[in-house]
Amino acid sequence: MRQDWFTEARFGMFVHFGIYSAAARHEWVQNYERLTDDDYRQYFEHFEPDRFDARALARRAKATGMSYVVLTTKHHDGFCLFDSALTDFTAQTACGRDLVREYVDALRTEGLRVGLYYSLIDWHHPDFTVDWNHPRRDDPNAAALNEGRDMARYREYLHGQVREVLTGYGAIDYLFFDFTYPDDRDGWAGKGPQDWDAAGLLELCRDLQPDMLVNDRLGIPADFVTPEQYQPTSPLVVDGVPQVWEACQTLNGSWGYHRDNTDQKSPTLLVQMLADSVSMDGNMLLNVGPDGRGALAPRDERTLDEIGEWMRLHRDAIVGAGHAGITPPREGVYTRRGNRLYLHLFSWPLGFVHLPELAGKVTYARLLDDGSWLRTSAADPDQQASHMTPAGEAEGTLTVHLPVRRP
Ligand code: FUL
Repeated sequence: MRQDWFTEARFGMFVHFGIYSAAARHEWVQNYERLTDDDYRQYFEHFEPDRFDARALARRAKATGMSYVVLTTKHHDGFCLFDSALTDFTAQTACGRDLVREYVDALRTEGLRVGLYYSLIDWHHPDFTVDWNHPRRDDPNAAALNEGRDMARYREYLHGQVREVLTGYGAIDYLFFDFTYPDDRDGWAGKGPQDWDAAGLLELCRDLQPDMLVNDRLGIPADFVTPEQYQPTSPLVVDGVPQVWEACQTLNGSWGYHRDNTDQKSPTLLVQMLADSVSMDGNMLLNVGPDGRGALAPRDERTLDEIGEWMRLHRDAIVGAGHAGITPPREGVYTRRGNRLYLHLFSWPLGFVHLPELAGKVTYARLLDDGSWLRTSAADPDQQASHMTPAGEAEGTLTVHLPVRRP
């Protein structure tokens, strides 16, 4: 299957970078603050990503236990990190660099899978119509702004750019389109698959990069679905068909660099979210937003370092692992890889943990942290009389005796 490498990988890095990184207050800043193109242009004029080092980013992804990376080649503001013959609103014009080329080369050198993000939305393009999701929707002349705008022309641009991205950079493993919003709101239209000619775009992808995975945000089914900022609580099945899924998650609520947002998720929480995703047969795509110079914030580096430490010890419980099909104890989740079952404890019960359904099924138990053997016992009447195991556990329950503290 096209998705085999992806479901094996389980853990990837998302990178949101663009001129909004210099504004440093969310990648939607142009929309949130209703900035005009002129207001926003200063970030383009002064874009100097002198610390954007694709090789260092690729190495860091690897050290964090990730085996693919996904970079924003164009976000909703329309600014392109790749060199395009169709617009000069590019990094090439702003700073003389094709950042997508640097990125793709670095990933290949480090042996990582190459993922790209491309926004279907384009607030900069003169033919992209104003809708409820557009920064200019509150403009007193908003309706008039749509005069002369022509989505058919925008579609040509969109398809042309996707063709550029998929022909100019060798084999691409993964493409994340973003996003479709077909419902109308506040008297404004939304945009649906027909606005992008989603079927035509998907065909173009299949034609140019037959092995590449495409996400679901064209608004039509493709290779994987993309829950955002949450993990499904069971494996996803639609009409009886199991779905390949990937939850994308921020470090702190903003995808683009946000200088003043200090609501950092802890490494422990992020590791739990990763294990939780894998336990439900999903991937996690963890985002970083490099700053205006292209570097990762020290706080993000520290978080990734800690996750990387954890991954070095627990990689086997994540990479190539998936849903176990066994009810976990209330303290955590299971992942499974072949005939190995991994229990991820989110809290550390003092002394022991009771595992329903597992009595008689486990031949050996150990702590993955240090490989140390763990004593197990079935909840039989003799055991229940002992002070080590409380009485009343259901038949079939296996008790695993734990050290009082993690090593
Ligand atoms: C969303 C976008 O609007 C966000 O800015 C971000 O790129 C996220 C991954 O997808 O739909």
